Amino acid sequence: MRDRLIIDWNKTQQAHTLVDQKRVYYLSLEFLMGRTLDNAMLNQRIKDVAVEGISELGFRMEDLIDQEHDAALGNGGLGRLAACFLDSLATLNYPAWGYGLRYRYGIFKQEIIDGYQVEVPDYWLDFNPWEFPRHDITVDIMFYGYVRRYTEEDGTTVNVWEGGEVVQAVAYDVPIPGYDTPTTNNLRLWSSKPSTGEFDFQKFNSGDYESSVRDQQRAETISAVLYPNDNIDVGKELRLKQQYFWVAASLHDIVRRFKKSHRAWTDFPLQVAIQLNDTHPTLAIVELMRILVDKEHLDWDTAWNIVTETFGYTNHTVLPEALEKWSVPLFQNLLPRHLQIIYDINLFFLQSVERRFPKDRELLSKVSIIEESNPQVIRMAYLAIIGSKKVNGVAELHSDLIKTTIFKDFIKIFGPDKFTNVTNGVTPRRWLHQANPRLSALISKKLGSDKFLSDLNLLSGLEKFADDKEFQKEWMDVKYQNKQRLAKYIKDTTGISVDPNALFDIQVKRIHEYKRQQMNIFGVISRYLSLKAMTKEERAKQVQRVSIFGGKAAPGYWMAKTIIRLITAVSEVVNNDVDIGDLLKVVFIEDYNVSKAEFLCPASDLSEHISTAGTEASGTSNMKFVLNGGLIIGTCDGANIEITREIGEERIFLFGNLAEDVEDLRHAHRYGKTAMDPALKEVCDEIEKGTFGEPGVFAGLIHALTDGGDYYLVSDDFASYLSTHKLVDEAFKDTAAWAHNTIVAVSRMGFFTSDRAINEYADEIWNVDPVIVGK
Ligand code: CR1
Repeated sequence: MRDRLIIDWNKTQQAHTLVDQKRVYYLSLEFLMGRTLDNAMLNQRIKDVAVEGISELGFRMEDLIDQEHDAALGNGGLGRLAACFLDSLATLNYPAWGYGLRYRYGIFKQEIIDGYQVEVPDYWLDFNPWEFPRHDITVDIMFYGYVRRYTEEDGTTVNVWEGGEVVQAVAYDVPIPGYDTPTTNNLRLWSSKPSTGEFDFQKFNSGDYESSVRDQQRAETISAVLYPNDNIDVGKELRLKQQYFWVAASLHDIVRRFKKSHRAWTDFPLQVAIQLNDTHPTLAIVELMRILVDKEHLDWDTAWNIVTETFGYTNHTVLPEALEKWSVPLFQNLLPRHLQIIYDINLFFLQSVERRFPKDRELLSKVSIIEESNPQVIRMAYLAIIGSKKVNGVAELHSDLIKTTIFKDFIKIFGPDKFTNVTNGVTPRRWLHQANPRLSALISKKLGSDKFLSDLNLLSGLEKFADDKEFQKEWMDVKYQNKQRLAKYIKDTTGISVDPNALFDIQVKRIHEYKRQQMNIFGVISRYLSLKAMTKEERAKQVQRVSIFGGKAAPGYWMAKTIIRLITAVSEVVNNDVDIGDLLKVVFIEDYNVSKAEFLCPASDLSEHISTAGTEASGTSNMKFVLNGGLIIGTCDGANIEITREIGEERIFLFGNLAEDVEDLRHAHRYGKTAMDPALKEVCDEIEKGTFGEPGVFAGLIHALTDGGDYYLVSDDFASYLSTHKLVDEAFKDTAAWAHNTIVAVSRMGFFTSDRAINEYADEIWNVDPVIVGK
């Protein structure tokens, strides 16, 4: 497979060089690729042949596929989105490159020991046939040092950044095959090493062995490890080093490629579109200014026009704790010349604002890139907005929210047209065809072709079969088999027996208070208490549930870790309660990752997307679960809203307060005007009684609801959450209606393919065209 990929990769690169048209560069600190083998076989459409060949040799393809380690260079939705986008870019034949970091350690592996999360390093490079080291492609990257400024004879001022520490970036290329096309794009990941070779021989020879080794280690540290935080900014110097290292190497590469065509610099934006995946690569704006002004000696205004025509910025969150800010003193020390450039960008920007809004000093301080705190900080999102042509959010509600909340002052300055929306999507190749071969085959059979895999709107052809009894049976049969497969996995890995006839209720995603896994587990406790209070006769009428959780907590996020502990504690009690039996089971799946998502998504009846309204920018697993024939329970948040619009509100279990009410509700909590929901109070009392073990362990969770001000509004949404779960139970009893609804829902999911999202970026933001690569 590797050889096949590389042949197509070569053809593609040659074709792209030959046509020499605009390329798009997707800069992302995270690419959550998962496994490659199965995807490569499917995209190249040779899996059937391969399965046959492998079985003739006496092996099973599933076993072979299972040998592969996930490439887990990301935390959650943001990194997986980048991976889906690469798949669509190649499938749609866009000349595109991904640029990222080759972390030696991806996201940690999660083990659950005595009910607690324990982090284990993820060393994934011991066997990785999918990368190609390019020792011929290296870039020297400088840090620290100072700026020497002098005036030339003709009076121009020149800034030279020098005297710093130099590290070398080495390229590693990963081929990205499109589906049913020879186009195979490149994902280039940079790895760091000392620039002077293995050792500083001077030091080594002079006997200073330790310090020469230390230098080497310091260089290698840069690309050593992925920061394991999802939606949280930590502000550590090493992270800033990673960002600059990766951005500078990537830009050097992009500029080198552009220069080969000998075009004028003003053509740069006609040849290059660079998309910033969140603010992590914002330094690219500053670095391109430095290249154009300091190295290529363009005047400031010409350079700034080029820059602001080149970049696009995607915002992925409104959570204040996730908005990147860098301390000025830290930044100044590491990147002195870049700080000067940022000051100049800010000065010219504020001057232009001042001209248009004279005497509005408040506006100036509100939109300044520099926040006047102690110490001063650089607001990276503001820099990204000012330096980009377009700014987009990732779902309609989110794109509206950024315009009315965190970035509202910029609408005043730039007008509304700079801000746009591109709703996220997922690739149906991995998230339907690969993850759910049974469903994919059934759909192909019914539609008479597998064209829906590259034109997802064709799923609409299924709708007319939604009431066909025979089809419903086949449909539910696929779901049952997928649930059986999951049940077996649960039995094998946790020892817990679950009945595949039960309603499988799944919430898998990073553990975060805003995503409200705590509300889910409180709901499970409430269900448990109700079941306990019932007579045998009443119990016999209840729908069986399996509540499945999975997800990693950031190692330093104590609340998230406590939520995991509560889930495992509840599962120990509930699963062993003979009164309850199969009526309720609680499972925590260890080490949730892309490969596990691939067999969890097809096995859900219901999945949970229950963030506090206005906090989840989009969500993408909501799309995957519906596409695989499950229904969802969710809040009016992120892409849930657009999913509702597409599939119809009778097919989604929406509940809870709206984003527009959140501020008032929080205010009411702060001023002590809300009593806790009575059902939630019962749950808290039960925890405090010690039913789930030492209550002190969970005190933080309870405190957050009470004195903590219930920032995520668990109490406000709890009653409607529970009553909506009752509706789910009722709906699940009517199998024919359930089958009908899931078929109709799938038939209307065409909009959520990442192919649609990528075409929108290409048309509205990048202005790039596909290139057909010959067979
Ligand atoms: C959002 O939380 C969204 C992904 C991809 C995440 C999630 O709702 O689906 O981005 N944001 O757009 C994020 O990681 C740093 O911000």
